[in-house]
Amino acid sequence: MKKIAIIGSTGSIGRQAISVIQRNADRMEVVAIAANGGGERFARQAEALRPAYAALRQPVQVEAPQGTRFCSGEEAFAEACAYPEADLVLIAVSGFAGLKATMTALEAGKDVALANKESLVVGGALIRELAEKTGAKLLPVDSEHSAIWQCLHFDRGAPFKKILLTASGGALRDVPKEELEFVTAEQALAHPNWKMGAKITIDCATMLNKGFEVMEAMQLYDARPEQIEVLVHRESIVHSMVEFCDGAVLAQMGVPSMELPIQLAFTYPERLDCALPSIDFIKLKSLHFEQVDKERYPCFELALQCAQRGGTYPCILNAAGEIAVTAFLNGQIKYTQIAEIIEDTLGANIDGDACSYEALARVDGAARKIAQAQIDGR
Ligand code: MN3
Repeated sequence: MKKIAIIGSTGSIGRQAISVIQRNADRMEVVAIAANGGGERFARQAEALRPAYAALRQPVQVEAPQGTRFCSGEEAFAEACAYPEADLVLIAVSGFAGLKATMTALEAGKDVALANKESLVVGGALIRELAEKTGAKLLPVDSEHSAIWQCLHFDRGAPFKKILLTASGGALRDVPKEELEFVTAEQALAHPNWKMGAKITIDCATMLNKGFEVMEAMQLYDARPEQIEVLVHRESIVHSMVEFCDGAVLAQMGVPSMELPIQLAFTYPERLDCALPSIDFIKLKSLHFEQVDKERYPCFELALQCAQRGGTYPCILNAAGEIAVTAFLNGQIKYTQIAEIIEDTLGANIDGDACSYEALARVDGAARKIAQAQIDGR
């Protein structure tokens, strides 16, 4: 039995992970769940799964079922991330908040199935150092990075020439550029291929998400930025590809589903039934690949610059992005202002370094303040 702790159980990835575990109940079980805020969904999960431990970060009380120990607060949340009985910890928290959770799990020597890409974007060097020190494994859950991992035969250290990272282009890929200024949150949230949380769906529309994924791939596969090529691939059938030194290219394909990469992080190298339909290639007929349109996706360009510059730039990028996307979702700024807020925040002088969690948290806080001040000033 593989014992799994799910951090961020009420989010989109957390819920799909629970579905994977319930489908494979003879091989894996949930020993701990944790989420930020409580609510009915968390209580229902505790009732259905009966984990040994359940924790909420917010200091709220939840009626826990018999046999489940419930605690709340920062320390209780950290206890779930390092839960002693867990063989594997899934970090499915969204945003900067995931960094601390990932570090806590790795410090405890836990193998981490990583769905929080921000951990690697913001604190890549710290995360890799910690994993190396404790011998804990980092297992990719992001579909593109799982695809690369599969093409490398589950060996993150295997040699390759180039990574071909695919992108759907997001919900606004066909909206004329001059109309982007006027799109609503509802339009930007209507992703053509994937059902995900709100923040990441907007990040897909701006392709900030793909910029994050370039940095995630750099960290996971020790790749230089110039070794990663991003292709817009509308069908989301090829989840990414790897080119090897002899010119051979391996692609991982499948119908779009996060359950496959989640399940694989739990069972690799073994593959189990994932209750997914087969690709119908006859019906599909063709697959398309295009260059990224730089004018349509300024956030992507900003992210690539941050990938090159390193240091605290990715942290500032992420913080400004979180604030700007929240403001867009709340109707405070226009869609096209997301990139402007990020660019202006990157241009501000924010002191600091990326050498510790505390240092990064200070940079994150400062960047959020600057981004928020710009939004309030508009
Ligand atoms: Mn992805």
